[in-house]
Amino acid sequence: MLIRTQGSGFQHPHASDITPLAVYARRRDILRLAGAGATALALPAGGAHAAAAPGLAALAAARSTVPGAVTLEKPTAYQDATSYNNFYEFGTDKADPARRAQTLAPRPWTVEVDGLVRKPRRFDLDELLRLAPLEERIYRLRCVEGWSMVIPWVGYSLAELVRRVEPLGSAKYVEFTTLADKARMPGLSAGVLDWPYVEGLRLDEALHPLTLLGLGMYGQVLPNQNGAPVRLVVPWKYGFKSAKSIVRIRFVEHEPATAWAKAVPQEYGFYSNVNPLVDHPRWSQATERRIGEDGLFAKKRKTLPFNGYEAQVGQLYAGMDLKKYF
Ligand SMILES: Nc1nc2c(c(=O)[nH]1)N[C@H]1C(S)=C(S)[C@@H](COP(=O)(O)O)O[C@H]1N2
Ligand SMILES: [Mo]
Repeated sequence: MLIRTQGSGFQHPHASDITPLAVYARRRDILRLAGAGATALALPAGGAHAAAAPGLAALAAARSTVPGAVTLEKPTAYQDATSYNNFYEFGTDKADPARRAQTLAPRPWTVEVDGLVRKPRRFDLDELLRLAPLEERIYRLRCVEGWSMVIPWVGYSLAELVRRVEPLGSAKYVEFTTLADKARMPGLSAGVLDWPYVEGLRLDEALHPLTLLGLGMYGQVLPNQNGAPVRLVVPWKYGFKSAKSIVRIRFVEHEPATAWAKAVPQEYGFYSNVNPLVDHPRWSQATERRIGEDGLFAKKRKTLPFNGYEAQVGQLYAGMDLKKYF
């Protein structure tokens, strides 16, 4: 995304500031050999998610039967999915969240669900974990910066939670607010965004079965850097719509002012559906690089409309001008 520099507008770390992935992978191997020694090399080789982290609680989940919820593409290595992150509350470098998010403290945790609903309620984490059967969903995640991953998430449709609070007829949008606690999040003191990080969906988008309330990944609870203990995952939208570490879900009448759209309205729209035909003002969105395919000769992949989920979600936008509503 982009960084505000003292009074001088915006700057994006996308092109040249990001450590090239090849260098990144090499550095990681060196660190692994130097530091962890035999332990890291002795990770189990079998099992569904062999390289998940020791110490994180397992979350049993059945494969989702929601149409489109399980891509057959190869999941990104756990190590990559947990060390190359955007979570600006912990810093803007891709390696910052993995290094600094240990202070997040994802338990105890509550999510306030309120606004235009008949039954406003505060859910604690254990209630959320028991609210509906946990499913495993393997989604592509496409960042607006031009890279993508394939992640096996654990959670259930956000619709499960929505129907329990009974939205009123006047509720047209859902606003997601994430934790903003200076004591736990060193990135908040940098004025990158107007904290807290806020995201939003139209109510019908929030109710679409593919919209996931994420509680885990790779068969375990979420690592802090991936948005513990509860996050959104909206697979047909750019990654920044998938808000991490949510503390409040509010039903509202009007389109919420989201953090990125507030910061740079001409670059980050409310809808942010993955769209290879609508370039970001400063770069093309036609292709992407899959994290892990980082060799010198790795081919870029073509970005698909709605990130490949058009068959499932295209109808939500029938008749809309997607260049205007980017
Ligand atoms: N609270 C919060 N949520 C966030 C972000 C953030 O900076 N803060 N970054 C977003 C962006 S830009 C992306 S690409 C995804 C990355 O999710 P991952 O690190 O689990 O792959 O999280 C999104 N959710
Ligand atoms: Mo992103």
